[in-house]
Amino acid sequence: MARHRVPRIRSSEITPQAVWEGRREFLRLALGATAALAVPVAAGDVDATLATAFPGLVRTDLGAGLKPTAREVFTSYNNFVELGSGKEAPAENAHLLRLRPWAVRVDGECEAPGEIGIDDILGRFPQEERIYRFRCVEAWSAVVPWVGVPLRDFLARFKPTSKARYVAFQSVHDPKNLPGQRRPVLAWPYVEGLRIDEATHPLTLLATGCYGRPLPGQNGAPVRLVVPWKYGFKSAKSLVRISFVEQMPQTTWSKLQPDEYGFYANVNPSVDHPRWSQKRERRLGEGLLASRHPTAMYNGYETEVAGLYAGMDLARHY
Ligand SMILES: Nc1nc2c(c(=O)[nH]1)N[C@H]1C(S)=C(S)[C@@H](COP(=O)(O)O)O[C@H]1N2
Ligand SMILES: [Mo]
Repeated sequence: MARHRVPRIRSSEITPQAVWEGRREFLRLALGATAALAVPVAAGDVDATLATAFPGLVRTDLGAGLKPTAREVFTSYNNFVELGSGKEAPAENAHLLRLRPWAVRVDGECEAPGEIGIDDILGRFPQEERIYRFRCVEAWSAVVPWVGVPLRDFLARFKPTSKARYVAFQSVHDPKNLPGQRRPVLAWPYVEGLRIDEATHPLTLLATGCYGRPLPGQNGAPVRLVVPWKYGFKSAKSLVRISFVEQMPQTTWSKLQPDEYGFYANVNPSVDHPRWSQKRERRLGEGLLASRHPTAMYNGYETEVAGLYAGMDLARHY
């Protein structure tokens, strides 16, 4: 395991090369050549990277009171089956994701379908930082400072029609390079979906980064969905296609186990998973022996999103 830790945090993977070279040059001048060789990626680098990886980053006070999970923890314990099963495989195999060129195709019930390159997503939409709680259906959780674009601002550019009642999301499909996709663990590619009012809710984020840096591969680079009031599996990673559709789209996990993973997957402590309770959660970074935290309705976003589900039987539409 220790063998994998060193390459995993190679600075060249998380900082544009030119920036890193510039900083190393600065450190060399400031500290002297011998000292600089031993300088690891310092904590203070996060701020330096913030200014450079996302120029013009809009800081919001969303989640300002939350204490983020340590970056090293959130980026080394992942679910990303395309990169392998188990929590450590995604970080170990992240280099197998080919991040450029990368484009997202937007199609279906809209007036202006098209394809947009990742660099245009980064360059043409103001990127915001927002701190959200993140809750996996497996009953672990984290607090993450994401960077991204409100999905509704992104979707508006493609002019959805009144027939667009749902939005379907598709992740990368590249079995030649992604080891998990060479086995039928899941039906590939990974697909997810939201109702149009969920997709255009102001909290729904098209994330391009976390912790002030571009998303690491294991967390869904270069662009993923983040729906903070739903179980983590709704937040599809490494998106290549977004489609406006009229009918409720199929989703990977509900195809596999419809009675365990529904379409809505709203975080709800009073609806247990058939095989475990959802009342409490383990916060990543606190250790296996730490006491579990109570899980909040809609993951703590009840005020913002409860209206989306008014009148629905939440035990049936799980
Ligand atoms: N394409 C794809 N997206 C995915 C997954 C996956 O395996 N493949 N796993 C999901 C699950 S179960 C969770 S909990 C989150 C994990 O995101 P994280 O690794 O950034 O914490 O990603 C979700 N998105
Ligand atoms: Mo999950």
